[in-house]
Amino acid sequence: MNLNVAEIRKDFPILEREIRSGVVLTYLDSTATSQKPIAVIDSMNEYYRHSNANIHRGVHALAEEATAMYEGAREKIAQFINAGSARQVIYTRNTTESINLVAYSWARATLKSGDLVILTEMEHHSNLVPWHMLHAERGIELEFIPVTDNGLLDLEAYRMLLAKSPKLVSFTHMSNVLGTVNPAAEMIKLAHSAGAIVLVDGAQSVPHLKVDVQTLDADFYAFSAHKMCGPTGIGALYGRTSLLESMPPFLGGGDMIKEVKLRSFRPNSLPHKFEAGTPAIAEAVGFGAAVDYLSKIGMEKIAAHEHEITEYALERLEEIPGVKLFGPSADKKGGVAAFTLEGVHPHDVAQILDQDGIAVRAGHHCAQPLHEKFGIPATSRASFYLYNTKEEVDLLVNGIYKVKEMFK
Ligand code: 7TS
Repeated sequence: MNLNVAEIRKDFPILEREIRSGVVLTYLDSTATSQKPIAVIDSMNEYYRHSNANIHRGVHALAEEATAMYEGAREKIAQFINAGSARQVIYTRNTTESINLVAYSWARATLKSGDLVILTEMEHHSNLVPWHMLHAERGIELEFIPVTDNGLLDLEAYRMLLAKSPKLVSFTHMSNVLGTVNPAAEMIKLAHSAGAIVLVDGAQSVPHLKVDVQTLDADFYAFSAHKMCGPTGIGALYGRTSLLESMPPFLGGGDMIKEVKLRSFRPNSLPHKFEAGTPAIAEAVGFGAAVDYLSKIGMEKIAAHEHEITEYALERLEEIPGVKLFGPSADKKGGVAAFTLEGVHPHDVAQILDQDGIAVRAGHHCAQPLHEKFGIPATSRASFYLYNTKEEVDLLVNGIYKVKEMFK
């Protein structure tokens, strides 16, 4: 059964928004952040109206209720990615903080000068800069799995790099520019045979694919709520229990301790060891509601719908003279279409589309090295989610023809 997109769109009030008089929003920027369904907005509203209190510290009714909601959401998120236990799901602010948690805690406790970390050329800056910082501070070495001309990782080159005995391999499960879905299970298996730990950037995969961290056998898996129908300000890091238990705390403060003396402390057990201070409680509730929302629809159905839209979009975009698409064919990628239009700057493309209420992104999309690899400073990028339709793809295509007219 296909998704009932017309019904789904009713769940997202913003999709009815007029960007200017008579111009309704065509939202094609879910890779940056997704829109939020009523169920998520209402869950947070209801939490503040009915249950707001600080967690883990009170015995009064509201404190217990808020704690149960916060921890209940963690259970839902754990189930959503098939984590063995909710203790393995650490709340963070976003994917960026999840990656930094691994870099500050695990990596700084483990890596020495000369130790090798393997990344890829298609990483978002959030999976590059923390390692640049560690290179500067510790002298760790960095190597990069090359991206081929058709936007795939060069797995032969990866095998060669693994012969150098890396300590960590970290890569994005799905590229936010090329859309490429990397063969994560295979890459993790190879890394493990080489004795490396694996961190997966799941910012773009968890929202769009069925992710099972146990089947993947990932050691760490990072993602953000705001890209999967949830609120901003909250994300998660999944980790293997033995690793999380052996890691030193990240931030120090309240809630992450068992006991504090004037000159010492004992860290709390998982997952609280990594959650210092009052967390984003309402956001956790919204995160849980987002997971409920996506689960109810079904990730397989969502992925199938996005595939259909992407296939159609690539086909239609390819027909436009002067449009150059980046990334592999639809069968190897998620719902992302990054392109250039000959003779027109990507920012001008986005700005002219915006006049018709069409929201696409232009720039390097926080993947500057990848754009450099392709010899371009920027692309325009349309991206698709469960609420997008083929009619919206048609509006995009018509919009691009309009841009061409204007720049003729
Ligand atoms: N990793 C990938 C693959 C991403 O696409 C993003 C955000 C991040 C990490 C960082 O996520 P955050 O929630 O911590 O910010 N990507 C984008 C994008 O493509 N346009 O805006 C944000």
